[in-house]
Amino acid sequence: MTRTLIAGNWKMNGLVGSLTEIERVAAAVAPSQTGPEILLCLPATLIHPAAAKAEGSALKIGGETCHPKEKGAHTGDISAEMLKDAGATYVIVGHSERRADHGETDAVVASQASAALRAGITPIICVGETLAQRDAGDVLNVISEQIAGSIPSEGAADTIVVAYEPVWAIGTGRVANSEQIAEVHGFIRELLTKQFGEAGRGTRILYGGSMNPGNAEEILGVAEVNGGLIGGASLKADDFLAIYRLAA
Ligand code: 3PY
Repeated sequence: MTRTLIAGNWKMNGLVGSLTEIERVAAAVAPSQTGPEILLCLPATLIHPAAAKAEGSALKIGGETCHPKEKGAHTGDISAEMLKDAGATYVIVGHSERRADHGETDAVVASQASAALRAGITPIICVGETLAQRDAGDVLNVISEQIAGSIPSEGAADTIVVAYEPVWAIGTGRVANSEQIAEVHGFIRELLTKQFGEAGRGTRILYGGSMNPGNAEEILGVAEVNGGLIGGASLKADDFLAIYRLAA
């Protein structure tokens, strides 16, 4: 059975003092092989200390992006190997904020996901349409192109996670409705089974975009939603844990 993944994305938020929130999450989630998996993807500065706080708990720690290369002259960048060394087991790639702020194309995202696989960590590959693309009736074409271009050739059904994050629902408080989510998740599932065969039924597809304790239950109940990628509501331990408990 597919194991639900509740993943937080702290984005460019959090100082060393915020580790107390991470400590609170870790203290509330005892290690377990069953029930939902819980993950916080953090700014690079917090990964190593957070991993230390999470040790012995079910909480996993991840990064928010990585460079395609293992090392070298790339000032300011972080490799997937560095993330792993710091204690990360997942990394988000292709978040729409990275695509917009840093011009990351599908090809770049695929090379970042490839780097994650090389380092032995799981890429969470984000896709999603803008409002203009939705209004133009282009949603499924955009998603299909992003999936085809962003999943690396060596990716396997059980070594990647996909996150559907409609760009217009990120940081806006707007949330896609259940029908919109069901349509796109169902379509991504079809694409994954075309690519991976039956194994594609097991790839986790997360919904992301203004998910919070008030809407999580409904979203997590939509067909083919295997978890959430949660922005602002993951910053506070109480909110994040409330979503985790709704998934359990
Ligand atoms: C959001 O919920 O705003 C996100 O971007 C999650 O990645």
